Amino acid sequence: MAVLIIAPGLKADWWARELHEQNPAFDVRIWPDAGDPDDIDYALAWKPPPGVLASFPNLKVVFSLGAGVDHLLIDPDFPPHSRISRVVDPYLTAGMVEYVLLHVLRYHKNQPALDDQQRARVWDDRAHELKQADERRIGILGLGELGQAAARALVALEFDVAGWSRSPKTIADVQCFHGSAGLNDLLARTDILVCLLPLTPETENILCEELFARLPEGAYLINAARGGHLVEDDLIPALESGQLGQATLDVFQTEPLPDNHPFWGHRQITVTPHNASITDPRSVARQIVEGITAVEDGNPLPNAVDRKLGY
Ligand code: NDP
Ligand code: OXD
Repeated sequence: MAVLIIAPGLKADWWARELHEQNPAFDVRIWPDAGDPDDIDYALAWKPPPGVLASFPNLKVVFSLGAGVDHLLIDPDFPPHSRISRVVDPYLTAGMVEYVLLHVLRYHKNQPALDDQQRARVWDDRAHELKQADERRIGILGLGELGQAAARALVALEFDVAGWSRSPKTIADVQCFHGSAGLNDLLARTDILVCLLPLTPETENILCEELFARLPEGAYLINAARGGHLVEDDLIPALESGQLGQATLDVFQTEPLPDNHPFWGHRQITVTPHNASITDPRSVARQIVEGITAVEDGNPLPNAVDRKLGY
């Protein structure tokens, strides 16, 4: 039984060391030095080049090195017999909650305008609306591991929180909407929209001109999910017309964001380099070893992905 790490651009050596520390008996290999393809039972993968996973005929499980699995399912040759497990980790969740809180609070406290004032050496404490947290309506797209944790943290700060998911949910102090009818109701009551959806054919391009028009004028957008959720050409017109007030983007159609991309220099856009939250090998390698052990013992695969749903 061998475990292959296929993560070009990530610190594959670090993952190998962590796996080895958890279970020194594992035969861990780093792609492209896979050895005999028949040996490979498990893969740890992040953005593997399309077609590569198909070359391992005995691959039982692919462990995504992130919460999202769109980077795997985009591969038309993804082996049909392999299951997928994804990262669900308290540190990854905490990192995302911190990111959401940081940027929600930044908008709630009107910080972008204060930054402009500082650059212009203006001292003006009157130009800002007084809004309490319970008057600020936050809408979260996606009420999974990350969306629910963010919702709870925002509720703890007294924000007026609602969320949207595919299936109905009940979450204390969070107004829950679901399905396409529910989306309209969520958007109509949202001052700050946070996207924490998985990227699937149903959610691709969801953040578009038509959706922005359903938000109250001047709403803020925080997209920490995937670049494929946003129709990038629709964003600047929405900001410049005032339909959106500001946007914080951690993820982009093309990453790294190209040098000449208009988002870089736009004063209503905050760009972060897809680091809202980062998988920590020290914590996740242990879970992957436990997952492999579970499968080898005939137990259910933890954090299994439903390939039909795409998340
Ligand atoms: P989960 O799978 O736990 O949650 C997904 C949520 O989205 C669920 O509530 C699900 O609904 C909802 N959803 C899915 N499809 C639809 C749909 N068509 N309509 C309405 N709701 C839908 O995912 P996580 O919370 O763990 O992660 C979310 C995403 O965040 C990841 O897929 C990844 O892309 C991104 N991410 C980004 C990071 C970054 O650094 N920028 C870091 C980590 C993750 P239901 O509950 O009904 O199934
Ligand atoms: C993830 C990510 O999916 O970091 O975990 O984007």
